[in-house]
Amino acid sequence: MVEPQEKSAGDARAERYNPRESEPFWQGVWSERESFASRENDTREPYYVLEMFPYPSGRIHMGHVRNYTMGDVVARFQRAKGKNVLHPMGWDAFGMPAENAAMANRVHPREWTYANIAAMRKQLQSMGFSLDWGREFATCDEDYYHRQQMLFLDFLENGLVTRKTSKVNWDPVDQTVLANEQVIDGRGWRSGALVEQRELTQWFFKISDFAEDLLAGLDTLENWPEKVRLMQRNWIGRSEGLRILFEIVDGGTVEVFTTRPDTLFGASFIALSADHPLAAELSKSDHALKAFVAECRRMGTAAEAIETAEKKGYRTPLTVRHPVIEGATLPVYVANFVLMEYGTGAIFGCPAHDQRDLDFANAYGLPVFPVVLPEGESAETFAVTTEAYTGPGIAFNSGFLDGLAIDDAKEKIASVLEARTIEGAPQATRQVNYRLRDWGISRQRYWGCPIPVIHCEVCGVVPVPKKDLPVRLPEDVEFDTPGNPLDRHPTFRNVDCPQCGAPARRETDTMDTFVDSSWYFARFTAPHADAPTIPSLADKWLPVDQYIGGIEHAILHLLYSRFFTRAMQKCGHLDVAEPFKGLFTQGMVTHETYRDAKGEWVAPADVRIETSEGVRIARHLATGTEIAIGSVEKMSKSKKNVVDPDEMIATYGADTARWFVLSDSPPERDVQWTEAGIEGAWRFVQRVWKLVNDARAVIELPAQPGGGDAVASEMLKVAHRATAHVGSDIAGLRFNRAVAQIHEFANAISRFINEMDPSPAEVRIEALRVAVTRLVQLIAPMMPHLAESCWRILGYESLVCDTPWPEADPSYLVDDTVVLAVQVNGKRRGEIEVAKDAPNADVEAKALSLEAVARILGTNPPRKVIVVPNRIVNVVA
Ligand code: ANZ
Ligand code: ZN
Repeated sequence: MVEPQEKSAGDARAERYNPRESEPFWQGVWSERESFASRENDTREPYYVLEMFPYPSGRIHMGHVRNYTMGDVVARFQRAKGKNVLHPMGWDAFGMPAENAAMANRVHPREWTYANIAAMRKQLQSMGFSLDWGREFATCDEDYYHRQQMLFLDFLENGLVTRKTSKVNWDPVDQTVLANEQVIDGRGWRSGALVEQRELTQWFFKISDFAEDLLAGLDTLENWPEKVRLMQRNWIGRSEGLRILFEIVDGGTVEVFTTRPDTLFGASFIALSADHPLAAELSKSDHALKAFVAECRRMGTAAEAIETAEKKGYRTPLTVRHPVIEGATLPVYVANFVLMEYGTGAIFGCPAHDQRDLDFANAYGLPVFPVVLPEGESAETFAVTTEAYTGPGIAFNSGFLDGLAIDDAKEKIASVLEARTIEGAPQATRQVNYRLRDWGISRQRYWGCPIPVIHCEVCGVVPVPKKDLPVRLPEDVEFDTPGNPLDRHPTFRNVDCPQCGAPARRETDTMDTFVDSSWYFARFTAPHADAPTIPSLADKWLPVDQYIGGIEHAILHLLYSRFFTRAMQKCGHLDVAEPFKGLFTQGMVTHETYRDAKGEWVAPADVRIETSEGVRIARHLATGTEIAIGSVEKMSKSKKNVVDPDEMIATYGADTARWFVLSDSPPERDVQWTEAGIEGAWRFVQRVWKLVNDARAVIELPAQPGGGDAVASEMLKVAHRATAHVGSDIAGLRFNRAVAQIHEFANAISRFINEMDPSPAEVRIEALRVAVTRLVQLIAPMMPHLAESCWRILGYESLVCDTPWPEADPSYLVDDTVVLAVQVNGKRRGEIEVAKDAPNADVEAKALSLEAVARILGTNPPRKVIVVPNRIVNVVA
């Protein structure tokens, strides 16, 4: 490991650059000058850059370093480009880990959270990010959740909130509702108790009212990764389908929802959800069915669990008539893969063309009738056995649908069934269906934003009057008994009804923490306002120009934020529909993994790597025993392959860490953290420092007068080109390419200095001054501390962070030479490269010297040569 210098950087011209001195110094200067505070009365064009705010777990990790460094480069660059930049930071601070810590360590969630915030704020500040700390808040600040409660009441008033009963996973030991991810093999993740399904009345945001709009809005988000838009599209899951009534042989009907009515002739069964009213009705007198229904409920509500679980069913005594096959009937099952929340909670199964249906049919000995014929197959031999055919094709074995393509068959069957009636109702109705469900926000938890309503036996649900807000979380709570401490808190829970004064019960559920992160970006535009936002300011800054964060938030967080923005628009808090104009999802930081002989993970800090004959060997730092080098994986505590940002900053400084996370791979890809990589970045920091110091020494030499000089203008050309390229690479978020450009630029300056003679001409000194000044400006968004120190070395008294981005002179960007086509008698014979605007005589001579031209002319001189400058040469033979 390279040991960074000891020498002080207080001495501005130290041999070695000392980040340990310089970084805190510049951070102090920026903070004192409030360099990164955004002001409202600023008339420059606003630019809002935001990184997904962190959960205050206690320490930042390399993922944060990468994410926030990218955002910071954008922020500093846009500032230099003359924008009024908003670049805030806060904390997504409610949630379970604080409560778990409270249970484990008897520390209050508030204390735990704010201590973590303090520690992480210090870490972030040591990275030198250009954040407007004056706007900082945590979502657990009373000031913030107060405004969130105001929003809730507004949503309630505007019909955007409802109460419904819904099924939840209930852990009977921990007395708590579990998220689907917290149910592992049917048991609670903490208690290990068998999870029950319970009906609870819960609060929902009516996100499904916006399904169509949320879908349509995706088309306007051109600066989002296509992958994320697709994920959102699939999550919203619009499908055009048909509801079809089937007549039950013994009377009554059952309605199914299908998106493939073209396969109706291939139906071989009907399946009901375990929660279907008909299943409930039948199970009253059928104990085996009752037991099966209970088993289905235990499986939980997670869609993934339902997808992967073995397909199971229960044959009811019912049969239905096939709607279009005279005399045919279908058996009715209750099946574990049919959800009550989707469609009608009942399906018809067509095993040949749906894999779930096929698995089910094979398990229960039901027939498989292929009805869609793939191209190139013959109707006589085409069969489906274990793999359903879901591709395109032509309807066959399908009566009046035969010969139609899928879409035409869908249309035909729909219009036929629509025209028929069963018990007075049309047999089929077309229906657009969305997979998107309303958003259940109730959590039976302490550490969240209290839902501001009161339940009164007389008046029903009564919103807490706005003047009584905030509904504060009580301090005096205990976590030694399972369950929600709010629920057993006497003065929190028992209140008088604000409407009639009778004794009533306060809502003790708190909001899903996704609510907190669904509008924080709007709050940053007016973090101290009494109302949730100041609409004029929200509209000034929003949408966020560039949002940066992890792909793990591609669906829920972004969708909820898009919903919230629309809901806030409806309630008059702002007037934009989309919160994030540009979205960038960065890759992860990875590292090699190491395991000792016992198979235990070993942290990189405890490993020494040796290379012997080109083979890398890992040894335990303390014991020297050999350790197996494993695969490269996302840094994670469980595999111990983490590198602590604090340690890196202490050893190499923030700029080196920043430079490294930007340099090695395209930002959307993973970057592998290696010792060699970080050392390379460290060497580059020192190189820049030396280069700038060397340059200053040259600039201070007595200059000799002198005129134009090709070497000097070549240096200027390189400098202007680097300016243009680095600028466009940063604007396009191609940070690794910007880094590569800067490396080349630095090399060119080094060469220029090395070739300088002891008493250089004035033009060369001037070229060097321009070049090295630009170099410092170009590195400034990425290595801001180093840049400020270098800026001083060059004698500037301002701060480089306040200095406008340099312009690239376009005349340096065009090529100096042009390629001209050479024609003889109108026929192209070759091309020549000449200096731009070269004299015609030179161009003519070069054209005639072309071998192909000389051959045609032979010994005769050309009759005429026409030179169209910078375009073409015509030789008339
Ligand atoms: C018959 C059929 C035949 C189906 C076939 C598919 C293929 P998407 O397109 O994702 O919206 N389905 C309907 N309601 C369901 C429920 N509550 N639980 C589980 N599955 C349900 O999915 C619609 C399809 O999913 C529907 O079309 C239905 O199966 C099933 F060759 O109907 B299909
Ligand atoms: Zn009342």
